[in-house]
Amino acid sequence: MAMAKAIFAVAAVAALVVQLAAAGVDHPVGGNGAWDAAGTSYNAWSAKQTFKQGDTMSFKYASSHDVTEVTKAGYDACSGSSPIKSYTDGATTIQLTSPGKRYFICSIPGHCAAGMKLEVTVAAPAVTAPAPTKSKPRHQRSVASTPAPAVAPAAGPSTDELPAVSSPTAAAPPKSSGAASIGMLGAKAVVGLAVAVALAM
Ligand code: CU1
Repeated sequence: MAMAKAIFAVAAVAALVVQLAAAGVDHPVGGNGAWDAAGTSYNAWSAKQTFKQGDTMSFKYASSHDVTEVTKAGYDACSGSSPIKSYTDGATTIQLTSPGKRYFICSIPGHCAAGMKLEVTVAAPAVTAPAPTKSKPRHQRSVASTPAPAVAPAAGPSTDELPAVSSPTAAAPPKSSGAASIGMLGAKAVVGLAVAVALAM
């Protein structure tokens, strides 16, 4: 049983790694992907989403609807007469390949006006530096960061000064002798993930 659990955990971690390596996140429209005239405020939904370049957006809809990407003018006028692209397959995934605004409507007469309109803002990928702090603290001295903590008195490399109290956990000798430290870090991260997944089950 524990073995099966461990295997499952490793598989889950592998799946997670694959998922992380893949492109972005899918955003089902309205939260559940349903594209219809039932009164969903798609823009209220999209305003709460963070669309990043590389993400996708998915629409599921009956044949009585379509997904039509339009310009801002088409969006504002609820007009699908000059579409950028139109989809009618009932399950459409839009690739958000570049940053900027995208506009989608249903081009069936009356449906856009009934709420089947959606504006999304795609953010550029997060490669920028961390956001600068805008608010300055009142007392702004030249904060040279926090003072370095005093070196612990027992930080010496010598191990022969250790008290002879034998603790079952503290005395574990390092098992990795020759492994590259980066590889060890990666392995530790994966093991940590596996443990976390196993614990979560
Ligand atoms: Cu429609």
